[in-house]
Amino acid sequence: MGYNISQKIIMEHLFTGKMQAGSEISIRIDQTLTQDSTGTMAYLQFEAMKVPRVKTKKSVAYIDHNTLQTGFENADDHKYIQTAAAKYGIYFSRPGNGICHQVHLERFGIPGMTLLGSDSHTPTGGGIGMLAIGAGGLDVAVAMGGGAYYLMMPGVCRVNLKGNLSPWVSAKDIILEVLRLMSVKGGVGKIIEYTGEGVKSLTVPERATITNMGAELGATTSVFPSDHVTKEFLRAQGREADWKEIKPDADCKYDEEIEIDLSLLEPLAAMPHSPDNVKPVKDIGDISIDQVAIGSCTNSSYMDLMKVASILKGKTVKPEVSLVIAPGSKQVLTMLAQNGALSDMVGAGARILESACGPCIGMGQSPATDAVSLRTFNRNFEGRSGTKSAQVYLVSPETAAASAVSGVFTDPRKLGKAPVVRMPDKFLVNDNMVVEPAADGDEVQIVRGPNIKPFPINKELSDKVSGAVLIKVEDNITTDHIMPSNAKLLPYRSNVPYLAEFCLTPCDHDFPKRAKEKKGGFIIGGSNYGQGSSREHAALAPLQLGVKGVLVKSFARIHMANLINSGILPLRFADETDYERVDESDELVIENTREQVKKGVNIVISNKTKSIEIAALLEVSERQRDILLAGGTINYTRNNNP
Ligand code: MIC
Ligand code: SF4
Repeated sequence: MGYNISQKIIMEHLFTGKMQAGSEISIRIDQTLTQDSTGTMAYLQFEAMKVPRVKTKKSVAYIDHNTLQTGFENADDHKYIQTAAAKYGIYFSRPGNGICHQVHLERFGIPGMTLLGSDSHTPTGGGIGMLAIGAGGLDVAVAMGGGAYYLMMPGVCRVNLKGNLSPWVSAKDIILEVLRLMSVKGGVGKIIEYTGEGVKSLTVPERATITNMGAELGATTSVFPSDHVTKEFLRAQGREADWKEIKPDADCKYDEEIEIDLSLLEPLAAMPHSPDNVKPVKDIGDISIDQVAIGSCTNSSYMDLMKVASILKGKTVKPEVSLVIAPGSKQVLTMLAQNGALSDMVGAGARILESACGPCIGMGQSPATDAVSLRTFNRNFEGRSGTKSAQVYLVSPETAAASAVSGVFTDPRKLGKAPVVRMPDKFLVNDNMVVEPAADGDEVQIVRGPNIKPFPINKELSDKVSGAVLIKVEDNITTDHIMPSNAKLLPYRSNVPYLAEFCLTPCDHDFPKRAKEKKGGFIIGGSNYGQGSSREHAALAPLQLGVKGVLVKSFARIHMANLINSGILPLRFADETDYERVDESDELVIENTREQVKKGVNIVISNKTKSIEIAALLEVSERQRDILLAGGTINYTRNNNP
């Protein structure tokens, strides 16, 4: 029997385990990437491992998330990351060089390699046939130190693409359709592999838009074949030598299959407040809009922005609308500047932002109260824009630009003939904003600002875990709820004690105070708890507040791994209806915790307040059991390497 693309790449990198869906495997990691908001923590953890130099083929540290620099804090973080990168053998992508995923695709990604990134949208690399996975900073630190990355072998879901896209319909509409079909938890435990005739018609940036937003399906990653289109893209980037063909064997098998006929798709939008709340644009109605934001790692490529420029050319953005555009990289911005497209945008009234995440992570451009904001981004969770009452819709660049010009939600097909943008023969290549690491790391002094505080480390699991239910939350709680990120909080990503004061406050303003008063306890949640970002702060802040266990209907993948790394018990209700039998303030006790954790999956929790027992499941591997017993990955690693 032959192999699919995912199995081929995993097989080549398999370190331990068998490729059976649902069993733990570990793979060797060729490349890593970090960005500034998860990077400081990743490098602090790497330093704690005392490895003198990274052992990967290439590791890159990007600065792209927090570039507002409203105080000394994050400029200090940038300095810390830059000096740590120089010392430990990591390439440093300076602020201004662009969004990590866009730049990595352009300049560093290599088909067939594995990439582990401390950002949930790392799967963007799947657009050129990489196995690119998002993880917590600690997992990335371990990979930089030469350690394997452990994960449950995912099932592989084939998405068979048929036909060609109609004019004005684009890659964003394809992934929105997949989200409509599968939902924000439909990809958990799966790799989404795109195949079929329709693949050939999609450019690399289009493929990357699709794999990027596979993160919103909860998927482990998404991947496209590496074919002649990939080869052309890499050639145009001056990197043809990095190309190799990767395609599924004709007789390979998949665990699941979906078919999408591209010719039947139409412009789609994800309605507030979830990426899977998808509707055709034509059915949304002529609602007035207040803001349009174009950019983010999903839709900020040269091809995307050329389409936007041609829609804007010679027009003026409606006075009621604020249009902001953040090109994905210095390469994109420079090319737009050189060919005049930038002046078409500026001429139409677009406000050009630097090449960075910007409004996507709430760094500026928060909409007005109750405003309608159309964004080409990947997440529209409530409040993520910085304005709780804002109504954020996720759309394609075409829909965004058409709507900015008309002032109302507009199906771009109304504009007549669609712009034709061709893939450039040659991208403008100038890597002068990438700093090579120092030849001799010993000579580099790491600079640490006062905002860099020690991160919390758990204690060995005790034999009786008890405490009150500190909060009970519903389904689909995101990491933006657990550890919000915005212009006020992002500068404190290396200061967990400070951040903890805001933990879960979007759900309950008093959570941190209560958690401290009760000296920790439990969190109760619904399904898909912890969806969204890879930020390990969503585990570290609860740890700082004394959270010992999280009991939910189901977890999102990266968050569950981060809880284990922090030594917090990730428990699932054996019977989901038991969710109704636990309330805030109930006193919970897990007797003989160590024994129960050692024994296996079943954990009995007594709800002392209600005098009942709740059956919970601890669905982790043997290795993860040992990590939990040790009180997290740092203790586990120390115990095993005395
Ligand atoms: C995001 O899109 O939420 C982020 C900010 O890129 C995060 C990383 C972070 O929280 O720093 C992600 O997606 O992993
Ligand atoms: Fe940056 Fe937004 Fe992409 Fe996250 S989703 S990496 S914040 S652009």
